[in-house]
Amino acid sequence: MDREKPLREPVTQEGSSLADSLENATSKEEQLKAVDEHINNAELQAGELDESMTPEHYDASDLKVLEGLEAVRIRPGMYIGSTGPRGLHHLVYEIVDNSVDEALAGFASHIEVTILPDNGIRVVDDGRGIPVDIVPGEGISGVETVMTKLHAGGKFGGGGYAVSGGLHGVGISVVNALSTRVDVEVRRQGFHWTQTYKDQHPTAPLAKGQPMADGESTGTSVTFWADPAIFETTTYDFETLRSRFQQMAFLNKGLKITLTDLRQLDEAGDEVAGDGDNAAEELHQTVTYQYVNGIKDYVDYLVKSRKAVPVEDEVINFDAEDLKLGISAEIAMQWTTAYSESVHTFANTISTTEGGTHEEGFRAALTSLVNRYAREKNILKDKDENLSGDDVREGLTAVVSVKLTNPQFEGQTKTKLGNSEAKTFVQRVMTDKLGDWFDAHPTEAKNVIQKAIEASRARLAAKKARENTRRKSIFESAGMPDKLKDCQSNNPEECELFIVEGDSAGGSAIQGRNPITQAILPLRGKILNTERASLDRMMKSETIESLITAVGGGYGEDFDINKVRYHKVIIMADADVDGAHIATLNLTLFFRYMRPMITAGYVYVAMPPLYRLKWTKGAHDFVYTDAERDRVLAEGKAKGRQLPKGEGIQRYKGLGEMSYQELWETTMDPEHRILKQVQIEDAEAADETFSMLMGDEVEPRRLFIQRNARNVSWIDA
Ligand code: 0RA
Repeated sequence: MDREKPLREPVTQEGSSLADSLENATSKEEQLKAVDEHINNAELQAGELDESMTPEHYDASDLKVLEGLEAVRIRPGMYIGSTGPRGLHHLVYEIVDNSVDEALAGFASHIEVTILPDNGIRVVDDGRGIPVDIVPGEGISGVETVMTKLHAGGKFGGGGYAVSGGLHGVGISVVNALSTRVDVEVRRQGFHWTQTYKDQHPTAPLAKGQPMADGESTGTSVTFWADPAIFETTTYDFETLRSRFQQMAFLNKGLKITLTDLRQLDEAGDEVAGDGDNAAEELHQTVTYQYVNGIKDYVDYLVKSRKAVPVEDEVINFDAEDLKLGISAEIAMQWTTAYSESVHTFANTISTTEGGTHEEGFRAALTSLVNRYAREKNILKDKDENLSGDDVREGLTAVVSVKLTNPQFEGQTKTKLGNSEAKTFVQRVMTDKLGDWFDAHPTEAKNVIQKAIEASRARLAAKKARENTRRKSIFESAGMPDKLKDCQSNNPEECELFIVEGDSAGGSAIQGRNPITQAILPLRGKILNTERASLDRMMKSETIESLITAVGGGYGEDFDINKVRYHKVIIMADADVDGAHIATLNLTLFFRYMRPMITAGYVYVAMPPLYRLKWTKGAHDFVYTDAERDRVLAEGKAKGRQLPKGEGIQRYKGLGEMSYQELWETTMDPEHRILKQVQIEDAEAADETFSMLMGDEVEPRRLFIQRNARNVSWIDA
């Protein structure tokens, strides 16, 4: 939960020379090289020992398994990003990506994913099946090669580019490396073939079983159980998987994906890993996704779920492919009367939340095309200023999906596309095809441009209003808002800004803080709902202006992360429904207008404690969830500790109830506090959640907040 603590050290094997060379490797490239060399050495040794299917073969292959997969167990983060919930879910995507590649190659049409009652995961597809014959030069079956060799996928040749490819495209062997057990079943060449892996080792060679039934399709089934010694948790989140598979179905036109959850549910509807089988059938959730129009359906879905009103009925969409460059692009877009933009970009179906070259190409082409067209048609007059990118994209919902042979992922979270050819390609495709569309739809084009012109007017008016306030505040403390109690340090890296709900909590925070590095900005009540407000109205809100001024990087297109004054902005609100709403409103502001703050990992939510356990002897305990309260109580009682009768458990209703010492100790002190780092797990999910939370319907919002008040879903715990 606490992102400030280092990740738990992975399980390491003693005296491993690989571990040593990894320790000495300074860059990721060097680490990968060390792993590769190590594997090659191991293969050489194993090859000398044996190359036939004798019993000893299994010893030799065991050695190889240990050497190759051990590298993954030593540094899981290098292969799957983390050993937290994200990394855990990544295992599922790794398997599914293989099935998706099989679908993209034209062989599979349906992928079924099942969460088993004990948090095992089964992925079944109707593709060709993993090859079962002995692989020349390997001396083991195709199945075993895929299961035990890193990056084995390519060894089967066959050309064509695998384009789904997970975060690192590392393959099934990584899932085996990080699981206690894997069961593989292949339907191929007329038979069922099975093999089980326990702690990475095959229990026997691939076994040929029953013949396939008449009409039974070929395919692969992989079932795995993630290793609890590696992962912080092995409990899957249905919603995380569901939204990713829906997204994959949108991004792979025609592909059918089914997700079923066989775990028992408690009354609140939360997952409980159960081992009984008395879960009522209706509690099992199953969803199936298939979209014949791909990302065109995606845009339609995004617009509807935001309850936005389209400016024109038609979703504009087009695609193009350049086989020589090895790149394809699909673009779908629709303008709505909403104020915010919602542009989602993907590279090889991975959500590029940090943007990158494809997004740059899209934006550049869109802005210059609209300006050029508006001038050509004399809608924009000579004396008028050019429309800015923000103006042009106001209310735009768009999906840009590129697929390319050799994607370069960069940025803080490796979700920024770096390939320069993607920029020129998307720019060219947009200019050509959207230009054609404008020419063919002059009335619609005019409406779109008219809307951008209105946005531009509002922007210029807001700028003027802002300049007026600026001029006034130049004479006041370097232009900083009155409310801000700034910190003394000028080094943004160590500076923290607490955004605090209410004046009384703000007072305690000011008294309790470390004034060297901690600044406090108390905000009165709820900030304006930025989902619903136009940019100019938003900038007239004093609260929002003070927040943006305090952060210091500007907003919107002009936002500059290098000017930001704090590398931690901590939203501190009560641990209740109202507090969650306030936190969400603040997050909306960051999400819409200062998004790089989130992608850079600068935005946090403070977790104030829920209870204080006032033991009769010794230090009091602060606990942050009901479950933790029960656990700490049980542990304390087991040790013979006692609570005073009556008021032994103090429940905090709000930050205002705490003394400034308590607030410091529990929620602000870097040594003890719990912060949740806000991450854009998936820009679409966040966008949807914001829209749902800010939309007109009260009930879904109320339910969501109740369920997630202490577990906000776009925050990776
Ligand atoms: C290697 C080669 C071929 C298919 C696959 C792997 C494959 C892997 C997975 C993983 C899950 N489902 C899968 N389906 C296929 C090509 C086989 C051929 O050429 O027939």
